Amino acid sequence: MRRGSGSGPAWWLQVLSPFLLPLFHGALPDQIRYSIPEELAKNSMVGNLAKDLGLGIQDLPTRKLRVSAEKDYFTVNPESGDLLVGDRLDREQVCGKQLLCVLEFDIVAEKPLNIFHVAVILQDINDNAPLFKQSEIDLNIGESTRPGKAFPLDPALDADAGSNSLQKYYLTDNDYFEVTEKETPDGRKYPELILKRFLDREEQNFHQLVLTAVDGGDPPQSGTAQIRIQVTDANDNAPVFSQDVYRVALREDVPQGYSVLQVTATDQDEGVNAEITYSFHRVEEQVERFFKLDKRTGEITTKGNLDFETAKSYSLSVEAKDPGDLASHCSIQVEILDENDCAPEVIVTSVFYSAA
Ligand SMILES: [Ca+2]
Ligand SMILES: [Ca+2]
Ligand SMILES: [Ca+2]
Ligand SMILES: [Ca+2]
Repeated sequence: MRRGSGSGPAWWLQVLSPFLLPLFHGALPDQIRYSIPEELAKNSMVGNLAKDLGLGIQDLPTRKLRVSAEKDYFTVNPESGDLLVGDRLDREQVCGKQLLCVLEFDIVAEKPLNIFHVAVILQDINDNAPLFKQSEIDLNIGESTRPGKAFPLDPALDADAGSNSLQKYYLTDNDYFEVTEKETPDGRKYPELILKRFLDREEQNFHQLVLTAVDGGDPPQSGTAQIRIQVTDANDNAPVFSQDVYRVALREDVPQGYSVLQVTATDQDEGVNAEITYSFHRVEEQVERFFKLDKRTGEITTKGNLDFETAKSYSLSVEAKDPGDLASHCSIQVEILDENDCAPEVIVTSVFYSAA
């Protein structure tokens, strides 16, 4: 069997004029052409050769029409002269992506010996949906990634030809991403995910989208892939104290190492970006003499003996800093109570609450 191609819109007319045949007196007609859709059942009729070759039905037993071809794509019914489909024909298997799929072969007749050339066009039907090799696509995208950044994805494949093949990609409606189709220099098309605006891990650390590939068939067929996007952290948040100002009253006779107060700051980032170090910030020398700050826990303890006569109050400022040097501050007002005072040992009052 040979494959060939046509040369004009009229060439595929189902049957070349049988009226010309008598002029040839048994000489070979050019070619008989038929057109059938792919996937017809076995023994489906392609056309009636006897009629199209101008042979009388009474001559058929003598002429013994048969197909001469490498492959058994077609058979002839010797009684009726019908050309039949030998077996189900899959256009994608026979012709691949080739837009025009033509099967050429010879019909042999005996007494006298004639050879007729026949061509059957196998029309494409939309029997393949676009298919993604991977139904799940996982991406990690940093929240500091600039809008406009493109992420190439594997294309969906559709074995059909022409408009029955893949036409377009669609993405779930969302605020952050869109999909476009790109082409490699050698003509292979693939979808690309484009970031439309900055992601914010602290607001939403995971996005799930559905990528749909649609072909141009009637009706169209489609295939989908899940895109799962994990947003990775950038250090874009400073630590924030639970209070802007802390107030505490202390008896002057509390022992050394007495726990005065614990300040707490939180950082909305993740992992190392949220590791906080506490330190005194621009405090007077005597504050450092009397108070100790644990840089990990934020706990403030007494270091030396307080003396009401020396100072009645202290003002402390504490800084909370992350590894990216993003920092914030709080202040602590410590009032020293005379030991003769009957006030409770420690009074902690929250004055201002931060938004957090
Ligand atoms: Ca097809
Ligand atoms: Ca298709
Ligand atoms: Ca941070
Ligand atoms: Ca962050």
